[in-house]
Amino acid sequence: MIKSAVTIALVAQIKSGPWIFWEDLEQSMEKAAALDFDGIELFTSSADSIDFGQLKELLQKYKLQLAAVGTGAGKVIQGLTLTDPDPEIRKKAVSFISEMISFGAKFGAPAIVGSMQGNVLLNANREDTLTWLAQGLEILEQKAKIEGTFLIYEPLNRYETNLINTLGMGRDFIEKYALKNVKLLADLFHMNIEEGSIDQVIREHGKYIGHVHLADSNRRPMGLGHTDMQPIAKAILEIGYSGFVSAEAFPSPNSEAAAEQTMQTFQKYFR
Ligand code: LER
Ligand code: MN
Repeated sequence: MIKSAVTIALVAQIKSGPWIFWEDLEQSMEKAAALDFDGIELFTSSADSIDFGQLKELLQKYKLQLAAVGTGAGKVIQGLTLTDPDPEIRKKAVSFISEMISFGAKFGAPAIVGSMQGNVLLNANREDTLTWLAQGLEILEQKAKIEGTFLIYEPLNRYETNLINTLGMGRDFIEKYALKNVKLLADLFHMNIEEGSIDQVIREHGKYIGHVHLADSNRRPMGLGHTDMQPIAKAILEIGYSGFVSAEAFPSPNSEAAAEQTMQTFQKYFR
């Protein structure tokens, strides 16, 4: 069965991002639980910024699962990416994500590599950069395997990365480097910019998709833009997807209303 989730960001430096909740952890979880979400997706500053025992207790108290953990803070706060030309920075990026994998795995949740993939920079070439990305992902997918989970890799739109923008490019990359423990994230906002037919692409990449980010064309909660969700939901159901559909959208008009709008959409298409 497809599961619902909302994002909660607890990173002071990135408050204005596409996250449904971004303030207090417990209050956010209480609101998510009141709307009957199955899980939460967490963005934290680092793997040790939340106490394990506290999170465990809160997840139990509100009967929520940890859907996934985001790793973007490694870039935003520390300037790390898996494709920095400086090998020391790449090493730090791998170790940052590695710790996030361990943290998430304690709760059965995979980690997401999104903005930590970086870009081909002016002082590097594309081939080297993609090799560095593959080398980083190889280490991290193994780490995830040891921890009993998988790694999520997220193609981003062209304004955020010049590496891999579509699910097709993501699939080719995974196949080329035999990254068997890496699944793709289908972020409907990025896909709205980069893909031709979103539903067709979802059907074509069914077995590669391990996580879905739910947002409308304008990155507001689904239903508040012009994405046609009906055929997309149909495709997600058709591929037999059983992971999380997690709202990564702006808290627009506010967190509570965005969460409610998301749950209405979720119920309409997936329940
Ligand atoms: C991360 O999941 C993502 O989609 C990025 O666009 C966040 O900035
Ligand atoms: Mn995303």
